[in-house]
Amino acid sequence: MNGDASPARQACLAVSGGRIAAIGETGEARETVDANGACLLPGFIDCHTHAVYAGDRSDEHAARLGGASYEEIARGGGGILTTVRAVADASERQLIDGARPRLATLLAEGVTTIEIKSGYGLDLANELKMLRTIRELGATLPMNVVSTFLGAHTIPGNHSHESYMDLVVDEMLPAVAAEDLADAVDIFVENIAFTIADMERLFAAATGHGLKLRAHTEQLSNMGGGARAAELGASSCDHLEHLDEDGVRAMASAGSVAVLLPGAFYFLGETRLPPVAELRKHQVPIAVASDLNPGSSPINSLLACLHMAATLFRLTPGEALLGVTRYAAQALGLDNEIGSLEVGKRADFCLWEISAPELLCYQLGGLRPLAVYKDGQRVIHEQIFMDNLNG
Ligand code: DI6
Ligand code: FE
Repeated sequence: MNGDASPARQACLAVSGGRIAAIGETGEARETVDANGACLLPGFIDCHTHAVYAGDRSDEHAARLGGASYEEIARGGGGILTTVRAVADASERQLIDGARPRLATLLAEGVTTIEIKSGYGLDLANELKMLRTIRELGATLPMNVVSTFLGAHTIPGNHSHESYMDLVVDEMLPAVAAEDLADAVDIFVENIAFTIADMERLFAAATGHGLKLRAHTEQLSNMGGGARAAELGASSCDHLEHLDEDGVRAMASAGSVAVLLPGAFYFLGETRLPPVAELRKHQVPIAVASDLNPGSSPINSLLACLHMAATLFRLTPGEALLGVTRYAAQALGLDNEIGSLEVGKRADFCLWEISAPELLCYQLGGLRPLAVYKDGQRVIHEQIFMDNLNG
Protein backbone atom coordinates (compact mmCIF):
# COMPACT_ATOMS: atom_id res chain seq x y z
CA MET A 1 0.00 0.00 0.00
CA ASN A 2 3.01 2.22 -0.50
CA GLY A 3 1.43 4.22 -3.32
CA ASP A 4 0.07 1.26 -5.21
CA ALA A 5 -1.57 -1.92 -4.11
CA SER A 6 0.49 -4.53 -5.91
CA PRO A 7 1.71 -7.41 -3.76
CA ALA A 8 5.36 -7.93 -2.94
CA ARG A 9 6.84 -11.31 -2.20
CA GLN A 10 8.70 -10.78 1.03
CA ALA A 11 10.15 -13.57 3.10
CA CYS A 12 9.52 -11.92 6.40
CA LEU A 13 8.40 -8.93 8.38
CA ALA A 14 9.85 -8.20 11.82
CA VAL A 15 8.05 -6.50 14.68
CA SER A 16 9.56 -4.84 17.71
CA GLY A 17 7.96 -2.61 20.32
CA GLY A 18 4.62 -2.70 18.49
CA ARG A 19 6.10 -1.31 15.28
CA ILE A 20 7.37 -2.75 12.03
CA ALA A 21 11.12 -3.07 12.57
CA ALA A 22 12.23 -4.61 9.27
CA ILE A 23 10.83 -6.02 6.04
CA GLY A 24 12.47 -8.70 3.96
CA GLU A 25 15.42 -9.33 6.29
CA THR A 26 15.63 -12.64 8.08
CA GLY A 27 17.31 -13.02 11.43
CA GLU A 28 16.94 -14.07 15.04
CA ALA A 29 13.59 -13.39 16.70
CA ARG A 30 12.14 -14.12 20.11
CA GLU A 31 9.03 -15.54 18.51
CA THR A 32 8.39 -16.49 14.91
CA VAL A 33 5.14 -17.18 13.09
CA ASP A 34 5.08 -19.10 9.84
CA ALA A 35 2.29 -17.58 7.77
CA ASN A 36 2.25 -20.61 5.48
CA GLY A 37 2.05 -18.47 2.35
CA ALA A 38 -0.89 -16.41 3.60
CA CYS A 39 -1.26 -12.83 2.39
CA LEU A 40 -0.23 -10.08 4.82
CA LEU A 41 -2.19 -6.81 4.52
CA PRO A 42 -2.23 -3.66 6.65
CA GLY A 43 -5.04 -3.51 9.19
CA PHE A 44 -8.02 -1.86 7.53
CA ILE A 45 -9.11 1.64 8.54
CA ASP A 46 -12.77 2.65 8.64
CA CYS A 47 -12.21 6.41 8.53
CA HIS A 48 -15.86 7.59 8.65
CA THR A 49 -18.50 6.05 10.92
CA HIS A 50 -21.30 7.02 13.26
CA ALA A 51 -20.99 3.69 15.07
CA VAL A 52 -22.20 4.96 18.46
CA TYR A 53 -26.00 5.20 18.44
CA ALA A 54 -29.11 3.76 20.04
CA GLY A 55 -32.24 2.30 18.46
CA ASP A 56 -32.78 1.61 14.78
CA ARG A 57 -34.66 3.26 11.93
CA SER A 58 -36.12 0.27 10.11
CA ASP A 59 -39.51 2.04 9.99
CA GLU A 60 -37.94 4.89 7.99
CA HIS A 61 -36.38 2.37 5.67
CA ALA A 62 -39.84 0.92 5.05
CA ALA A 63 -41.21 4.44 4.47
CA ARG A 64 -38.49 5.09 1.88
CA LEU A 65 -39.31 1.83 0.16
CA GLY A 66 -42.85 3.22 -0.03
CA GLY A 67 -41.60 6.36 -1.78
CA ALA A 68 -40.60 8.85 0.96
CA SER A 69 -37.20 10.50 0.57
CA TYR A 70 -34.41 10.88 3.16
CA GLU A 71 -34.88 14.67 3.05
CA GLU A 72 -38.67 14.46 3.55
CA ILE A 73 -38.24 12.22 6.58
CA ALA A 74 -35.61 14.60 7.99
CA ARG A 75 -37.76 17.68 7.43
CA GLY A 76 -40.66 15.92 9.20
CA GLY A 77 -38.64 15.63 12.43
CA GLY A 78 -37.45 12.07 11.79
CA GLY A 79 -34.11 10.99 10.39
CA ILE A 80 -31.13 12.04 12.50
CA LEU A 81 -33.50 13.48 15.15
CA THR A 82 -35.06 10.03 15.66
CA THR A 83 -31.66 8.71 16.70
CA VAL A 84 -31.02 11.85 18.79
CA ARG A 85 -34.08 11.01 20.90
CA ALA A 86 -32.92 7.40 21.35
CA VAL A 87 -29.42 8.51 22.35
CA ALA A 88 -30.84 11.00 24.88
CA ASP A 89 -32.69 8.09 26.52
CA ALA A 90 -29.59 5.86 26.66
CA SER A 91 -26.94 5.90 29.37
CA GLU A 92 -23.23 5.98 28.53
CA ARG A 93 -23.10 2.32 29.62
CA GLN A 94 -25.91 1.42 27.21
CA LEU A 95 -24.19 3.28 24.37
CA ILE A 96 -20.94 1.40 25.06
CA ASP A 97 -22.73 -1.96 25.23
CA GLY A 98 -24.54 -1.18 21.98
CA ALA A 99 -21.45 -0.11 20.06
CA ARG A 100 -19.06 -2.80 21.30
CA PRO A 101 -20.46 -5.66 19.14
CA ARG A 102 -20.40 -3.41 16.07
CA LEU A 103 -16.73 -2.64 16.62
CA ALA A 104 -15.94 -6.28 17.41
CA THR A 105 -17.58 -7.26 14.11
CA LEU A 106 -15.37 -4.81 12.23
CA LEU A 107 -12.26 -5.96 14.09
CA ALA A 108 -13.03 -9.57 13.17
CA GLU A 109 -12.98 -8.60 9.48
CA GLY A 110 -9.61 -6.91 9.84
CA VAL A 111 -10.41 -3.31 10.83
CA THR A 112 -7.76 -2.18 13.35
CA THR A 113 -8.58 1.57 13.26
CA ILE A 114 -12.04 3.12 13.32
CA GLU A 115 -13.13 6.73 13.38
CA ILE A 116 -16.41 7.44 15.19
CA LYS A 117 -18.36 10.69 15.20
CA SER A 118 -20.67 12.19 17.79
CA GLY A 119 -23.65 14.08 16.37
CA TYR A 120 -26.62 12.26 17.87
CA GLY A 121 -26.44 14.30 21.09
CA LEU A 122 -27.02 17.85 19.85
CA ASP A 123 -26.92 19.30 23.34
CA LEU A 124 -23.90 19.75 25.56
CA ALA A 125 -24.54 16.84 27.94
CA ASN A 126 -25.41 14.32 25.23
CA GLU A 127 -22.58 15.30 22.87
CA LEU A 128 -20.14 14.86 25.76
CA LYS A 129 -21.81 11.52 26.62
CA MET A 130 -21.27 10.30 23.06
CA LEU A 131 -17.64 11.45 22.96
CA ARG A 132 -16.86 9.86 26.33
CA THR A 133 -18.40 6.66 24.98
CA ILE A 134 -16.10 6.84 21.96
CA ARG A 135 -13.03 7.41 24.16
CA GLU A 136 -14.08 4.52 26.45
CA LEU A 137 -14.40 2.17 23.46
CA GLY A 138 -10.87 3.11 22.43
CA ALA A 139 -9.57 2.49 25.94
CA THR A 140 -11.19 -0.96 26.27
CA LEU A 141 -11.02 -2.54 22.80
CA PRO A 142 -7.87 -3.63 20.96
CA MET A 143 -8.56 -1.09 18.20
CA ASN A 144 -7.30 2.38 17.47
CA VAL A 145 -10.41 4.59 17.91
CA VAL A 146 -10.36 8.13 16.51
CA SER A 147 -12.97 10.53 17.88
CA THR A 148 -14.68 13.27 15.86
CA PHE A 149 -16.97 15.97 17.26
CA LEU A 150 -19.98 16.33 14.93
CA GLY A 151 -22.16 18.64 17.01
CA ALA A 152 -23.01 20.34 13.70
CA HIS A 153 -24.88 17.31 12.33
CA THR A 154 -28.38 18.76 12.24
CA ILE A 155 -30.37 21.48 14.00
CA PRO A 156 -32.42 20.22 16.97
CA GLY A 157 -36.07 21.26 17.21
CA ASN A 158 -35.64 23.52 20.25
CA HIS A 159 -33.15 25.86 18.55
CA SER A 160 -32.96 28.31 15.69
CA HIS A 161 -30.12 27.79 13.22
CA GLU A 162 -28.22 30.73 14.75
CA SER A 163 -28.72 29.83 18.39
CA TYR A 164 -27.67 26.24 17.72
CA MET A 165 -24.46 27.30 15.94
CA ASP A 166 -23.70 29.57 18.92
CA LEU A 167 -24.12 26.59 21.22
CA VAL A 168 -21.86 24.36 19.09
CA VAL A 169 -19.05 26.89 18.71
CA ASP A 170 -19.18 28.81 21.99
CA GLU A 171 -20.14 26.08 24.47
CA MET A 172 -19.77 22.56 23.11
CA LEU A 173 -16.45 22.98 21.31
CA PRO A 174 -14.56 24.49 24.29
CA ALA A 175 -15.96 21.78 26.59
CA VAL A 176 -14.96 19.03 24.15
CA ALA A 177 -11.47 20.48 23.83
CA ALA A 178 -11.06 20.99 27.59
CA GLU A 179 -11.69 17.25 28.18
CA ASP A 180 -9.65 16.22 25.10
CA LEU A 181 -12.64 14.25 23.84
CA ALA A 182 -12.10 14.73 20.11
CA ASP A 183 -9.30 14.54 17.55
CA ALA A 184 -11.24 16.37 14.82
CA VAL A 185 -14.43 18.31 14.08
CA ASP A 186 -16.88 17.58 11.31
CA ILE A 187 -19.96 19.37 9.94
CA PHE A 188 -22.82 18.35 7.63
CA VAL A 189 -22.88 21.06 4.95
CA GLU A 190 -26.20 20.57 3.16
CA ASN A 191 -29.43 22.38 2.44
CA ILE A 192 -31.15 20.38 5.20
CA ALA A 193 -28.32 21.10 7.64
CA PHE A 194 -25.51 23.73 7.79
CA THR A 195 -24.11 26.44 5.52
CA ILE A 196 -20.63 27.20 4.28
CA ALA A 197 -20.57 30.24 6.60
CA ASP A 198 -21.30 27.91 9.55
CA MET A 199 -18.41 25.71 8.47
CA GLU A 200 -16.04 28.69 8.23
CA ARG A 201 -16.94 29.74 11.76
CA LEU A 202 -16.67 26.22 13.20
CA PHE A 203 -13.35 25.51 11.46
CA ALA A 204 -11.79 28.77 12.68
CA ALA A 205 -12.71 27.94 16.27
CA ALA A 206 -11.68 24.28 15.96
CA THR A 207 -8.29 25.20 14.51
CA GLY A 208 -7.74 27.35 17.58
CA HIS A 209 -8.25 24.22 19.69
CA GLY A 210 -5.78 22.21 17.60
CA LEU A 211 -8.43 19.92 16.09
CA LYS A 212 -8.28 18.40 12.62
CA LEU A 213 -11.03 19.36 10.18
CA ARG A 214 -13.43 17.10 8.23
CA ALA A 215 -16.69 17.83 6.39
CA HIS A 216 -19.73 16.02 4.98
CA THR A 217 -20.18 17.80 1.65
CA GLU A 218 -22.03 17.38 -1.64
CA GLN A 219 -23.98 14.34 -0.41
CA LEU A 220 -27.44 15.42 -1.53
CA SER A 221 -26.74 18.62 -3.49
CA ASN A 222 -23.84 20.75 -4.77
CA MET A 223 -23.29 23.67 -2.40
CA GLY A 224 -19.56 24.17 -3.00
CA GLY A 225 -18.82 22.90 0.50
CA GLY A 226 -16.08 20.53 -0.64
CA ALA A 227 -14.03 23.24 -2.32
CA ARG A 228 -14.31 25.60 0.65
CA ALA A 229 -13.61 22.88 3.23
CA ALA A 230 -10.48 21.88 1.31
CA GLU A 231 -9.28 25.49 1.10
CA LEU A 232 -9.73 25.81 4.85
CA GLY A 233 -7.52 22.79 5.42
CA ALA A 234 -9.96 19.90 5.83
CA SER A 235 -8.04 16.63 5.76
CA SER A 236 -11.04 15.09 3.98
CA CYS A 237 -14.35 15.87 2.34
CA ASP A 238 -16.83 13.02 2.56
CA HIS A 239 -19.73 11.63 0.42
CA LEU A 240 -19.23 13.92 -2.67
CA GLU A 241 -21.77 12.41 -5.07
CA HIS A 242 -22.65 15.97 -6.22
CA LEU A 243 -19.08 17.35 -6.32
CA ASP A 244 -18.27 19.21 -9.56
CA GLU A 245 -14.90 19.53 -11.29
CA ASP A 246 -14.13 22.91 -9.68
CA GLY A 247 -14.59 21.21 -6.33
CA VAL A 248 -12.31 18.38 -7.41
CA ARG A 249 -9.66 20.89 -8.48
CA ALA A 250 -9.87 22.71 -5.15
CA MET A 251 -9.51 19.43 -3.27
CA ALA A 252 -6.54 18.46 -5.43
CA SER A 253 -4.65 21.70 -4.84
CA ALA A 254 -5.37 21.63 -1.09
CA GLY A 255 -4.45 17.95 -0.72
CA SER A 256 -7.80 16.94 0.80
CA VAL A 257 -8.81 13.25 0.68
CA ALA A 258 -12.11 12.30 -1.00
CA VAL A 259 -13.87 9.85 1.33
CA LEU A 260 -16.41 7.84 -0.66
CA LEU A 261 -19.24 6.11 1.18
CA PRO A 262 -20.84 3.57 -1.16
CA GLY A 263 -22.92 2.08 1.67
CA ALA A 264 -24.98 5.27 2.02
CA PHE A 265 -25.29 5.58 -1.77
CA TYR A 266 -26.52 2.00 -1.93
CA PHE A 267 -28.85 2.09 1.06
CA LEU A 268 -30.51 5.41 0.11
CA GLY A 269 -30.91 4.20 -3.47
CA GLU A 270 -28.97 7.16 -4.84
CA THR A 271 -28.33 7.25 -8.57
CA ARG A 272 -25.78 10.06 -8.92
CA LEU A 273 -22.28 8.64 -8.76
CA PRO A 274 -19.35 10.51 -7.21
CA PRO A 275 -17.01 12.02 -9.86
CA VAL A 276 -14.46 9.20 -9.79
CA ALA A 277 -13.02 9.99 -13.24
CA GLU A 278 -12.38 13.63 -12.25
CA LEU A 279 -10.90 12.61 -8.89
CA ARG A 280 -8.52 10.32 -10.78
CA LYS A 281 -7.70 12.95 -13.39
CA HIS A 282 -6.72 15.49 -10.73
CA GLN A 283 -5.08 12.85 -8.53
CA VAL A 284 -7.21 13.40 -5.46
CA PRO A 285 -6.52 10.57 -3.00
CA ILE A 286 -9.64 8.42 -2.58
CA ALA A 287 -10.63 6.72 0.66
CA VAL A 288 -13.54 4.32 1.21
CA ALA A 289 -15.45 4.00 4.49
CA SER A 290 -18.61 2.35 5.81
CA ASP A 291 -20.43 5.45 7.20
CA LEU A 292 -21.94 2.90 9.62
CA ASN A 293 -25.05 4.61 11.06
CA PRO A 294 -28.72 3.74 11.67
CA GLY A 295 -30.14 6.10 9.02
CA SER A 296 -28.23 6.07 5.75
CA SER A 297 -25.83 3.14 6.10
CA PRO A 298 -26.78 0.41 8.58
CA ILE A 299 -23.93 -1.66 7.16
CA ASN A 300 -21.70 -3.21 9.78
CA SER A 301 -19.01 -4.25 7.31
CA LEU A 302 -16.13 -2.34 5.76
CA LEU A 303 -15.54 -5.34 3.48
CA ALA A 304 -19.06 -4.96 2.06
CA CYS A 305 -18.28 -1.28 1.38
CA LEU A 306 -14.93 -2.19 -0.17
CA HIS A 307 -16.84 -4.49 -2.51
CA MET A 308 -19.40 -1.76 -3.31
CA ALA A 309 -16.64 0.78 -3.98
CA ALA A 310 -15.58 -1.50 -6.81
CA THR A 311 -18.98 -2.71 -8.07
CA LEU A 312 -21.01 0.51 -7.66
CA PHE A 313 -18.37 3.26 -7.93
CA ARG A 314 -16.10 1.34 -10.33
CA LEU A 315 -12.92 1.87 -8.36
CA THR A 316 -10.25 -0.58 -9.44
CA PRO A 317 -9.54 -3.22 -6.78
CA GLY A 318 -6.20 -1.49 -6.16
CA GLU A 319 -7.87 1.89 -5.64
CA ALA A 320 -10.48 0.39 -3.34
CA LEU A 321 -7.81 -1.36 -1.24
CA LEU A 322 -5.74 1.83 -0.99
CA GLY A 323 -9.00 3.51 0.08
CA VAL A 324 -9.32 1.41 3.24
CA THR A 325 -5.61 1.59 4.07
CA ARG A 326 -3.21 4.31 2.94
CA TYR A 327 -5.71 7.03 2.00
CA ALA A 328 -8.03 6.26 4.92
CA ALA A 329 -5.01 6.92 7.16
CA GLN A 330 -4.39 10.19 5.30
CA ALA A 331 -8.03 11.26 5.80
CA LEU A 332 -7.43 10.84 9.54
CA GLY A 333 -4.07 12.62 9.42
CA LEU A 334 -2.43 9.38 10.61
CA ASP A 335 -0.51 8.41 7.48
CA ASN A 336 2.81 8.52 9.31
CA GLU A 337 1.54 5.87 11.72
CA ILE A 338 -0.75 3.43 9.91
CA GLY A 339 -2.16 2.45 6.53
CA SER A 340 0.78 0.61 4.97
CA LEU A 341 3.40 -1.99 5.80
CA GLU A 342 6.49 0.18 6.15
CA VAL A 343 9.34 0.20 8.63
CA GLY A 344 8.51 2.46 11.58
CA LYS A 345 4.75 2.23 11.20
CA ARG A 346 2.58 0.53 13.77
CA ALA A 347 2.44 -3.24 13.45
CA ASP A 348 -1.28 -3.36 12.62
CA PHE A 349 -1.85 -6.09 10.05
CA CYS A 350 -3.86 -9.15 9.14
CA LEU A 351 -3.13 -12.52 7.62
CA TRP A 352 -5.53 -13.56 4.88
CA GLU A 353 -5.71 -16.98 3.27
CA ILE A 354 -6.43 -15.61 -0.19
CA SER A 355 -4.71 -15.94 -3.54
CA ALA A 356 -4.47 -12.16 -4.06
CA PRO A 357 -5.74 -9.00 -2.29
CA GLU A 358 -8.12 -8.27 -5.20
CA LEU A 359 -10.23 -11.21 -4.01
CA LEU A 360 -11.46 -8.98 -1.17
CA CYS A 361 -13.17 -6.71 -3.74
CA TYR A 362 -14.58 -9.65 -5.68
CA GLN A 363 -16.18 -11.90 -3.12
CA LEU A 364 -19.04 -10.50 -1.02
CA GLY A 365 -19.51 -12.18 2.34
CA GLY A 366 -17.77 -15.06 4.03
CA LEU A 367 -14.36 -13.38 4.23
CA ARG A 368 -12.41 -13.19 7.46
CA PRO A 369 -8.72 -12.82 8.14
CA LEU A 370 -6.92 -15.75 9.70
CA ALA A 371 -5.36 -13.47 12.28
CA VAL A 372 -5.52 -9.79 13.24
CA TYR A 373 -2.52 -8.05 14.84
CA LYS A 374 -2.74 -4.68 16.58
CA ASP A 375 0.52 -3.02 17.68
CA GLY A 376 2.25 -6.34 17.08
CA GLN A 377 -0.11 -8.29 19.35
CA ARG A 378 -2.40 -10.96 17.96
CA VAL A 379 -5.90 -9.87 18.95
CA ILE A 380 -8.02 -12.26 16.87
CA HIS A 381 -7.23 -15.51 15.20
CA GLU A 382 -8.97 -18.41 13.53
CA GLN A 383 -8.46 -21.39 15.78
CA ILE A 384 -8.35 -23.82 12.85
CA PHE A 385 -5.50 -21.92 11.26
CA MET A 386 -3.55 -21.64 14.48
CA ASP A 387 -4.10 -25.36 15.19
CA ASN A 388 -2.62 -26.11 11.78
CA LEU A 389 0.30 -23.82 12.43
CA ASN A 390 0.97 -25.50 15.71
CA GLY A 391 1.00 -28.89 13.98
N1 DI6 B 1 -24.92 12.06 6.24
C1 DI6 B 1 -25.16 10.77 6.42
O1 DI6 B 1 -25.28 9.97 5.53
C2 DI6 B 1 -25.23 10.47 7.86
N2 DI6 B 1 -24.95 11.76 8.42
C3 DI6 B 1 -24.80 12.64 7.44
O2 DI6 B 1 -24.54 13.82 7.65
C4 DI6 B 1 -26.59 9.98 8.20
C5 DI6 B 1 -26.90 10.02 9.65
C6 DI6 B 1 -28.29 9.52 9.93
O3 DI6 B 1 -29.19 9.52 9.07
O4 DI6 B 1 -28.51 9.12 11.08
FE1 FE C 1 -21.47 10.33 7.75
